[in-house]
Amino acid sequence: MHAAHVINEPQAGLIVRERQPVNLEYPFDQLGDFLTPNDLFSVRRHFKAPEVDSSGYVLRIEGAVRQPISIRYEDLLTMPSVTLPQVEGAQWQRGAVGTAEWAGVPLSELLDRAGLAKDACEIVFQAADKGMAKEKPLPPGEISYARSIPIEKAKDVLIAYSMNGEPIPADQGFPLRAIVPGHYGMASIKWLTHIRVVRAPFSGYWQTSDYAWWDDADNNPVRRPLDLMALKSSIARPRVREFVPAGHPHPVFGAAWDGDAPLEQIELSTDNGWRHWDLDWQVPQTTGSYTLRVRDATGRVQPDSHNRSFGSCVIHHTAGIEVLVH
Ligand SMILES: Nc1nc2c(c(=O)[nH]1)N[C@H]1C(S)=C(S)[C@@H](COP(=O)(O)O)O[C@H]1N2
Ligand SMILES: [Mo]
Repeated sequence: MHAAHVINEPQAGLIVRERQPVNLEYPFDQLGDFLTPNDLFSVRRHFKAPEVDSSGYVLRIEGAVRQPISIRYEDLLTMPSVTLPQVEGAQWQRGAVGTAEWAGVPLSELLDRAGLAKDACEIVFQAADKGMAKEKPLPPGEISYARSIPIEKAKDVLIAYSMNGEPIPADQGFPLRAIVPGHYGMASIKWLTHIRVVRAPFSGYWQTSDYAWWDDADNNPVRRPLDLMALKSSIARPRVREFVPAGHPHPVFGAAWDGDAPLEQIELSTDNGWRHWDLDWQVPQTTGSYTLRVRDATGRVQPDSHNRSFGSCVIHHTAGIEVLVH
């Protein structure tokens, strides 16, 4: 039906962060509508995208369940579906982020069919892509992309087959992708083939070596998987080192989000905590360099510097945009 189309050349407009495998960043200064268009959506992967075809594609639900089941892609499309907007990913510079409208089958629907065992503890998602890992300690051979979530998070998860009203593009995980709202992008497994229910916490490569952080357990550093996104706001315009005319009002805008938005914000809209915002900045008469910073101030506040326990992830401090008033 929908044959997978694997992109070899980066699309125009996206910023190339790595060529092999292709990793592309959204140009954050293009921030416009609430939803990010599919052709401008960032592409993050660790291995070459798998060549997948939807005919014959099956999703397996197995492990600590009463009845392991296999569901064909075509049959999943006929199940009751839901749609949700979702924010994801924060890496590289400001553009490893986007929002899309995802539609698919709630994970809870599939787990109900298989029947969870009483001692089920986590859900492991496993994907079709494979390769050699890069961060130490290195596993001995090729591994696939796989990651777990606690059983309590399962109720929020969507097994998506559509992105902004179209089948999910090849780079974004065609034909099936887990969408884990509020978590960093690494949790939303693309090219999903297996959902495995396990009885003990899973400590696979993608939540120990990579995408993990150092927590403190009574003065002992312990490794924990990254999960919820930290509060963050980011300036889209003006751009870094953009010239802005002195003495005039100037529009400043961007977006802000959080993995676990407080209830009163959810009442205001259904956008899962992502906010577009703007300000008319009265640019001073004095020319020179100024640094603009934004932060969310609803109770909790973003830090001014990076917490090194998170390595190169969870970059949510108030990074400034330097502009030149002339
Ligand atoms: N199968 C698979 N799923 C994956 C990845 C991957 O390498 N393989 N990368 C993850 C990471 S680290 C991120 S940030 C998001 C990026 O999603 P995007 O490419 O749609 O922006 O996908 C996640 N899902
Ligand atoms: Mo990522």
